[in-house]
Amino acid sequence: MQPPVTAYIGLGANLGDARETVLSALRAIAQMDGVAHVRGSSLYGSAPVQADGADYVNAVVEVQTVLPPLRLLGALQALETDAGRQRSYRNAPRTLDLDILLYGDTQISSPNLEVPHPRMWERAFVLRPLAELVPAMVTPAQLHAVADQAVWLHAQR
Ligand code: PH2
Ligand code: MG
Ligand code: MG
Repeated sequence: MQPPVTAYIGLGANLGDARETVLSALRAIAQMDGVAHVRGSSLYGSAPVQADGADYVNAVVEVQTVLPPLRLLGALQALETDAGRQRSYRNAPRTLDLDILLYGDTQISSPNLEVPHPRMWERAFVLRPLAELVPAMVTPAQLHAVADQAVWLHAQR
């Protein structure tokens, strides 16, 4: 088994009871085999970015994991499926989206997985919760660059 790696996962939902789905995904990630020391951000509300539908509930979670990246991806996709995720068109409203943002400092470019997430630094709904978890990881200039995207603290757990 590989030594534990610190990974960051983005959570998002804008269909159904988004807050409840994100909270239950946070609990499910904390229970996953091969995942430990789970630290979740606050819940954030956000306006859809390059997407349509209702406002999103977003969060970011830090984990220590011994799962290789594609195993972690598979476990996250199983949670998406459990939440009733349908894949109709790109960025369609979704009951649950779980994206691996960072996996240690590993770079992955495979048909199923790109890490670091290629658009994470352009998205306030990722950077704001990430900055809450790890302030040193996001610079004021990076936050400033996405300040036109509406993100707010959502009602919590
Ligand atoms: N996810 C997307 C596209 N746009 N916008 C917000 N506010 N939150 C998201 O999670 C989100 C999005 C693609 O996964
Ligand atoms: Mg996504
Ligand atoms: Mg996704």
